[in-house]
Amino acid sequence: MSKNVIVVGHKNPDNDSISAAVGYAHLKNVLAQKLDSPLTFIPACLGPLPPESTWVLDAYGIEPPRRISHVHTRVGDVMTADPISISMDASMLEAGRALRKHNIRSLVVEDEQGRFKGLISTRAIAERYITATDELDDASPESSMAVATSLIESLSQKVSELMFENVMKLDAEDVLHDVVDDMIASELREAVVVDEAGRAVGIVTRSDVATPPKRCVILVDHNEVRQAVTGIEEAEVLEIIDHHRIADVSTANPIKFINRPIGSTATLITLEYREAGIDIPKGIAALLLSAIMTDTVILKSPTATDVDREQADHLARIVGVDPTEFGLSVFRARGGDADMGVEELVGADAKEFQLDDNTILIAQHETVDLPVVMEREQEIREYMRKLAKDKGYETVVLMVTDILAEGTQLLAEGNRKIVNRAFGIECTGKDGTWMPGVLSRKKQVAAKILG
Ligand SMILES: [Mn+2]
Repeated sequence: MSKNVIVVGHKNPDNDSISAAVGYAHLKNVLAQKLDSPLTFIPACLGPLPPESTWVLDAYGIEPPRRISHVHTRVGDVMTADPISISMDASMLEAGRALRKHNIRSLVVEDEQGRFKGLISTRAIAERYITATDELDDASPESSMAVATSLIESLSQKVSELMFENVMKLDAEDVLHDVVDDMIASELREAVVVDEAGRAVGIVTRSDVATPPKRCVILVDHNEVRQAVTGIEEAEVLEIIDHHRIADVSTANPIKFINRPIGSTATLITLEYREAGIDIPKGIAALLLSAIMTDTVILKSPTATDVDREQADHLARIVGVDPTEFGLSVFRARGGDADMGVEELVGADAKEFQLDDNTILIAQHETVDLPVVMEREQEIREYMRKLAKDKGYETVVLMVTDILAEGTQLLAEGNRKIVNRAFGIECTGKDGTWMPGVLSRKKQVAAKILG
């Protein structure tokens, strides 16, 4: 039987989390097929796709990852699927034969449209038998004959007369631990899983829920519980591939855990393909390349390494594009500098920093079209002042980072002295200050202001 493994990135997914999940799931599926492994790897995501991911997926006809909300064990993970069914008009004799033939303890009873109506179980038959013996007043031949007659009659009784109708109904997507207590408390040992059309698609018994299997996951682009899929503590983590600090996901067994201080998880996935000697399909190569480009800001971020550059070149050859040109198209696909809401433009990537008793907000907006952003300066500054006032920030800094020109237009509202002192510049309330070579908030802006 095939078993699914979820390959998933962090919450609020960025393009790297999406691409790494899709790219790695593909590689794992190719390898599983080669090895005749029963595992199927399902790429998943924990939020809406970033526009640039949608753009690449569409352009190369790749199926987007499946959106999931948790990895708790579900009813569908433990049920016995495709239960044996019998029609309401069938006789108890037929029911008994079916139970014997399939060596099972219960049958689902359905109407003509195939909708679930009740359960016939060995227990129902036993109860009918015991009821018949109630008629046994004494051991006289007459009395015994009455019982025998009653039992013979029972064989031609309709299933619908004896079935249990008060059966607990579940949905395959129900979280198992939410329904366990009700199942244990219910009269029957079985619950029936029905689909939207009311058809029985599975049976769950009490023994199925006693030791439920864990969902299996592979984490990409994170190794922190806080950023991971809900229910992670209940799941089995099979692998982690990441390029962030080592955090707090822990496992019961030794696992494959790849972590390197490089520019993107997509780079690591590319290396995995090459190490396994598996060809990277063009679409997957484009997807991985797009993620290297967004995570490293077209290889210009200080986090970009030679490893990222080499792998980007390798992928670009497969796709048949120039890496920088391709990177720019990816950033343009993010788009919307002219009509993006100002809350998003300033707030989508904003981090708070503590300087003594003051909180400073440093926001960053990456663009391939600086003039378009700066046309909105007034509106942007107004919003920055509002943020400072509403949230009590001492200073609000916005880095409008021009990826092409490799520099940042720095805007500051609130107490500008802090910024001026840190950089030896003269920030005013107009135009901002062009800072060539400044791309990294953490290394080049926050460190200076806080240092
Ligand atoms: Mn990443």
